[in-house]
Amino acid sequence: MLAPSILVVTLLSGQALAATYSVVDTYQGSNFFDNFVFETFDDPTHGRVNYVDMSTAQSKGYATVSGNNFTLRADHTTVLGTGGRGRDSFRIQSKKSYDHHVSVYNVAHMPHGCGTWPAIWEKGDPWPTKGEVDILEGVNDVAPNQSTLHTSPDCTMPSSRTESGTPTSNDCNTAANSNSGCGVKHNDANSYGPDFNSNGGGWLAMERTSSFIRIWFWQRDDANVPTDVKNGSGSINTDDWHTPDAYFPNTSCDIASHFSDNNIVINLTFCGDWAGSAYGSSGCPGSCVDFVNNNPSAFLNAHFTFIWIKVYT
Ligand SMILES: *[C@@H]1O[C@H](CO)[C@@H](O)[C@H](O)[C@H]1NC(C)=O
Ligand SMILES: *[C@@H]1O[C@H](CO)[C@@H](O)[C@H](O)[C@H]1NC(C)=O
Ligand SMILES: *[C@@H]1O[C@H](CO)[C@@H](O)[C@H](O)[C@H]1NC(C)=O
Ligand SMILES: *[C@@H]1O[C@H](CO)[C@@H](O)[C@H](O)[C@H]1NC(C)=O
Ligand SMILES: CC(=O)N[C@H]1CO[C@H](CO)[C@@H](O)[C@@H]1O
Repeated sequence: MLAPSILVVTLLSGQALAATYSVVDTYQGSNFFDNFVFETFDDPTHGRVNYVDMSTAQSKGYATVSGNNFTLRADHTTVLGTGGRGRDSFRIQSKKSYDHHVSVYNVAHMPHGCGTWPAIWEKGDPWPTKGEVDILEGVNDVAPNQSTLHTSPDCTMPSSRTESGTPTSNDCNTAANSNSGCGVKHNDANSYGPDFNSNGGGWLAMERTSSFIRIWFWQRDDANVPTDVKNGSGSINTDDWHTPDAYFPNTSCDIASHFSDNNIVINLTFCGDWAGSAYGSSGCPGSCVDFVNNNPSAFLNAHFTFIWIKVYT
C-alpha cells in the first residue's frame, strides 16, 4: 500500500514542478545591443534585403531605444537601384542559447506591408539537426500567420491535437516538403500584421520541454491573458494557461532528440522564397522586387517594437 502512494505523490509533484519556471534573462531597452548579434550575411531565403551590422543600425536609426522599448526597423527613405543586395533591414540573434525553456515576447508592433516577411523564431546550429521553432511568421499581411517546426527526418505530428489553431502540414522534416515544415495557423483575431498593430500587439509565448512544444498568443486587450504573462512575473506556471494556439507533442516525434540548444532570431526580409512567391496572390501591386526598390515610404511600418522578451527555465 505504501509504495504505490509514494509513487503517485512523486509523479504529481514532478508534473507540477515541470510547469513552473523562473526568469533567467530579461531583454529590454539598450541591453538588446549587449545580448544580440546583428548578422550581415546574404539572406539564405533569397530576399531583397541588406542585413546591416549593429553600428550601421544605430547610426542610421534602424535600431533605437525609447525607455525600455526596443525598436528594429528597415530603411524607409531610400529609393533603391536594381543592383545591390536590397533594402536595409535587420537580423539579430541572441548570444545565449536555450534548451528546455519558456520564452515570452511582449510585442507592441510588428513589421507589416506588401513584400514584408518578418519572423520571431528560435533555431540551433547545425540546422536542422538542432531544430527550428517559428513563433511568429507571415508574409504580405494577408498570408497565413503561422507557428511552425522544422526538423531533421522522422518527426511528424498527429493531425488532431489539443490546440486552437489549424495545422497546415504535419511532417516537420524540413527536407520532406520544400522547407515548409509542420505549420499551424492561428485563429485568434489581431494575431498578425495591421490588425495586430492597431490593437497594440500582444504577447507570444513558446514552451519547449523534452516531450512537447506549445505556442500561445494573447492580443493586448485579451481578458484571458494570464497575470504572470501580463506582469512579466519572475515565475510562471504554463499549466495555468489556456489551450495553446499550437501544440506539438512527442506522439511520433522524439522532441528531445530533434531539439536542443536554440538561439532567438528576429529578422525582417523582403520578397524571397516565401513573400516573393506569395506576392501576386496577396493583393499587392506590381512585382515584389520593384515594389521594395521603389516605394520606401511603404516600409514606414516595417518595424518591430519589443516591450520586453523574457526567458524562463
Ligand atoms: C528570416 O526568417 C525566416 C523565418 O523563419 C527564415 O526562413 C529565413 O531564413 C531568415 N533569414 C535569415 C537570413 O536568417
Ligand atoms: C513603449 O511602447 C508602448 C507601447 O507602444 C507605449 O505605450 C509606451 O509609451 C512606450 N514607452 C516609451 C518610453 O516610448
Ligand atoms: C512522450 O513524453 C512522455 C513524457 O515524458 C513519455 O512518458 C512518453 O513515453 C513519450 N512518448 C513517446 C512516444 O516518446
Ligand atoms: C500582477 O500585478 C498585479 C498588479 O500589480 C498584482 O496585483 C498581481 O498580484 C500580480 N500577479 C502576479 C501573478 O504576479
Ligand atoms: C489577424 C489575422 O490576420 N489573423 C489570421 C491568422 O491566420 C488565420 C488563418 O489563415 C486567419 O483566419 C486569421 O484571420
